[in-house]
Amino acid sequence: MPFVHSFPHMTAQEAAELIPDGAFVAFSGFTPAGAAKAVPRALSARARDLHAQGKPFRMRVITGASTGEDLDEALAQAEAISWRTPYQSSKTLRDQINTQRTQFVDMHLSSVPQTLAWGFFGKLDFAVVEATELTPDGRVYLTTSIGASPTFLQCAEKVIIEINRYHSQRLREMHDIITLAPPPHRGPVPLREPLEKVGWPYVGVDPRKIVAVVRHEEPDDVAPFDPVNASSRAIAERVVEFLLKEMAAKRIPKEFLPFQSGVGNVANAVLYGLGANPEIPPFTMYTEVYQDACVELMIEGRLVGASSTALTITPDKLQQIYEDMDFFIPRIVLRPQEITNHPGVIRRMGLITMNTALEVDIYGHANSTHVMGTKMMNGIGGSGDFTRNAYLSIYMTPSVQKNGKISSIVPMVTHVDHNEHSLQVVVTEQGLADLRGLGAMERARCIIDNCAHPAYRDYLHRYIETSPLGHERHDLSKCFELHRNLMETGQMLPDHDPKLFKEKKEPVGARS
Ligand code: 0RQ
Repeated sequence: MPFVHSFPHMTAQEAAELIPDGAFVAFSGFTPAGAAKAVPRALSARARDLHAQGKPFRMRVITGASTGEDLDEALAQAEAISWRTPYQSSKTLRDQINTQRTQFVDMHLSSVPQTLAWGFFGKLDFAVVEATELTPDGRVYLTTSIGASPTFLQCAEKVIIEINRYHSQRLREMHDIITLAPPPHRGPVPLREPLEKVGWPYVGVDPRKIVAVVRHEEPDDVAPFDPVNASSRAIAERVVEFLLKEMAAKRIPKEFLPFQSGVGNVANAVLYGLGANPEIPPFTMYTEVYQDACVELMIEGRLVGASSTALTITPDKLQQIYEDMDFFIPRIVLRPQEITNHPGVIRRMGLITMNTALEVDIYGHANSTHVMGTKMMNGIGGSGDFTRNAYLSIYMTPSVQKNGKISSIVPMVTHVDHNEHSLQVVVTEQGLADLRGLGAMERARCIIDNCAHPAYRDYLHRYIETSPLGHERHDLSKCFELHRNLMETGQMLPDHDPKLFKEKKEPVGARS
């Protein structure tokens, strides 16, 4: 007879009152997909009330990755987050991080579960996890993301479950959940291809830890993509052209290799580009985020299977999946982020990874996180897990930002997330630099000639030619001259001509 337990059902407000000031709280969610909603919203209201009475209320917050508006944005607006890891994309929270009001630990997403489980962040007081169902013996069936929720449920002293009736109960048929034993007892992750399943459709939790169950019904707060612009479309075309050449040269096998794709508009445009080109064979993905473009590509038979940790799709597209679960379930697997982003699995599967940078330097170091080396944008997310372990690592960025006042190709990046030892290919709308096998100065010329905007090429060539000799030529008195100009005058080049940088918008979902 299994152990059964009756759970305390309560409102989100009542559940929020269980969480005291100073608590360390984990929330489910990897992007807005599967993010806890009702309890964080109630916590924001509670924080405001307490602050109005002159009482403190701030939490240390951990999630799988970014979240929805009800979580990071609402809690940050209520000044309720003192410490945050591992990734965020909220405007208000970003401001608080960049003004030292919130401490932020920016880390590789694959390492989050073990760092928490081994106690490096301290004792986890609460886990607030969205589920489709909780059984009396403690089986938690998660929703549209797995993220780090299995570890949160294992580690938390107390658990609050949000049952969200909006989601399909059949999501569990996509789930494949395992957690890793600590070394020296950790075995290999036995996955060889994206759709293989080796785990369970639920997470087991000690029912005695469950202090509240809250019921609600609402969709994930996933925003639609911006219209595809000319720059994203050109980047997509260059990536597709390059992959076809690689296939012709037999450096990519004829059955192709699985893709990982970062999130965002450029990544979405590239996925459409891959899908639209009939010379690219039907492909699979092993990635963190299954996004809008994947739904159409799957229906068209271009994307034949995808492993992810989150279904980050807009409500319309999610409904499309829920209405045809018999079609989608055999084609999608959702896993914990420590498996999705596992370095060993990524290397074994031979992934083609495509991520985005804020700036890339002439030797191939990439900055994905810190604007001007100081202001946090979102975090490294999973980009480092994938880039370092890829079969083919591709970095994409528009060559310029802010109507050309900023070049994304610079002499030296102001912060390094991914280094020259891991980046193999850099792409902008101007062209593609294949850095494999090139020496340092060959890399610099290849990046400048192919990726920099023509308006910046002379400056960058002059920079390397006038810098002291070395394996990598740098002039430490000048390597940040473009950034200094930007800070002092609002543009990187003194003779900036805006007419050179006009770009026209194209309709949403435009295909290359
Ligand atoms: O400013 O918002 O004022 O317009 O930065 O720039 O080009 O729209 O960037 O949305 O494609 O994101 C790297 C942040 C790119 C993202 C990054 C300004 C620019 C604009 C945003 P505005 P874009 P995107 C899987 C993989 C790390 C995590 C990751 C990211 C704003 O891709 O967070 O890859 N990556 N995870 O004008 C000054 C520069 C700039 C600049 C851009 N060089 N200097 N400002 N901007 N470049 C997903 C997960 O891990 C969950």
